[in-house]
Amino acid sequence: MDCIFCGIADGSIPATTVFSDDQVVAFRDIHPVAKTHILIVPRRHMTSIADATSPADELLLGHLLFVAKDLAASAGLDHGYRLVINTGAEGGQTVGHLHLHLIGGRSMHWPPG
Ligand code: DGP
Repeated sequence: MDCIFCGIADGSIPATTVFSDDQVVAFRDIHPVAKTHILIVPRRHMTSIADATSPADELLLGHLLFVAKDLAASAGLDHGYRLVINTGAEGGQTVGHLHLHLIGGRSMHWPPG
């Protein structure tokens, strides 16, 4: 399958990796929108969160969130940060492999664009 984030997860596509374990890989976004902008992705290909169906998927989604909050703490984002999962065309998803954005280092606004 031709998937950029599968390539990053298996090491065949270079990225600035900040964390990895047997389930997930976290790396810096190529187009950062804030001082800290990290993507946390499952190693196993899932097109979007809409593909999560099983109890194992539920655990995996929890793990993504736990990794994100630990990375936020490591990055010193003590004043806050934003976690985003864009889903589908109207959600603004441009890469078809589930990913969680960790964005921090500046004030955020609401509603998002
Ligand atoms: P989204 O719009 O939620 O699908 O976000 C996709 C993000 O992925 C976007 O912020 C840019 C980032 N991205 C796309 N291609 C690459 C890549 O090859 N390497 C890295 N590090 N990030 C990428």
